[in-house]
Amino acid sequence: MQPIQLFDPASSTYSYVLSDPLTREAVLIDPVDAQLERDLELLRARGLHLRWTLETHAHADHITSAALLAEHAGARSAVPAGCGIGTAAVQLQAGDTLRFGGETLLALHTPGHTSGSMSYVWREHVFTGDTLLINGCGRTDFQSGSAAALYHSLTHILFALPDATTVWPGHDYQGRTHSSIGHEKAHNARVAGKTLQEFTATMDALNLPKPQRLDEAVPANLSSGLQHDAGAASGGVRAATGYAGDISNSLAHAWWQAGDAVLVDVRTDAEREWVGFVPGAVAVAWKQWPGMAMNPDFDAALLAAAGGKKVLLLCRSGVRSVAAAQRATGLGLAAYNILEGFEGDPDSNAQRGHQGGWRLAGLPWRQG
Ligand SMILES: N[C@@H](CCC(=O)N[C@@H](CS)C(=O)NCC(=O)O)C(=O)O
Ligand SMILES: [Fe+2]
Repeated sequence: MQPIQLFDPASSTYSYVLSDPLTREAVLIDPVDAQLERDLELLRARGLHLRWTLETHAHADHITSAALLAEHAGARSAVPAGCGIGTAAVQLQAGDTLRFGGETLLALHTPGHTSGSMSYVWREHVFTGDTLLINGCGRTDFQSGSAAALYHSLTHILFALPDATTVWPGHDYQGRTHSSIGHEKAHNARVAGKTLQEFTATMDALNLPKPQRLDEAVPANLSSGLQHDAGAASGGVRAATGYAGDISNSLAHAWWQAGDAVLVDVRTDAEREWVGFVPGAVAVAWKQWPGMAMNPDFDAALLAAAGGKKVLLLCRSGVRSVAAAQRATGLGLAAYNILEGFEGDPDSNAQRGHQGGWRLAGLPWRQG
């Protein structure tokens, strides 16, 4: 069974779709934000259910679409634990496996290009990210790179795989698509037959120009591609003071559905009955009066509802949910305010160019 190889010309990045033919569950390795539409169309056309996005490392040259795919396709993101990508649903350790349908993928820790970099083995294929490239390897001159670590990853971890294993790299700048472990072990110009000293000397002498998008890409990739200043119109999380962030209703829905967060409706019973409610959301009312910030009933109910997960707070228009998010933060929770609430706020909608609240966004709700 072959992976589907996809190419982003601007960054010469390869992304890969792997799927289980029976359940049609799929994984997308190293997705690129600019290719979101193409990738969603491919999934739709092939009837694939995207279970996971998977990163080989925090990229320096392009931005991942992991957060966008969580929102648009309901995928959960899995990342190497050593990459500092705190927004991911799953932090993979060496030897961990990821399941999709009846298929299993194995995570190998292959540091060197970055200290957290991983390669992934699926059947007779290995997805090497920027650890092993065709007749090359990832650079080691920034992002916690280490030539000595890369030498070990190449010679002791990847070259220990069977020679017939197909190598699928994270980039190729010359149009080549894949190789094999046996071929790279024998012919890779940087590492084949080289000592550690020779390899390190080669890497030290590369003198590559820095990637054009380095300063923008790394911070964005550390939060799954969310641009913290891009606002919620793009479906992201906007940084806020006093709580974890402002979040669009569509992204909130995706996180909730993925099981990464609980949805808490802080409106009153009367509002839910009159206007409508979200089935499955937990009701913990936040009343706009001064004593609320120290109300033990609210605190206890919210902590019980959260169960240690992130909390996504929904009110009518996005005002009470800010106050509730600040209180939740004081209780030690990761709390997000869902912008525009259940009904939306006409003023802020006009200001921000938004569509309206949860009810108008096509997300699930019912009449009270
Ligand atoms: N020119 C590219 C950057 C190319 C680059 O540095 N690629 C990294 C991977 S993120 C690398 O390790 N390249 C190894 C090589 O070119 O030998 C850009 O500006 O984005
Ligand atoms: Fe890279």
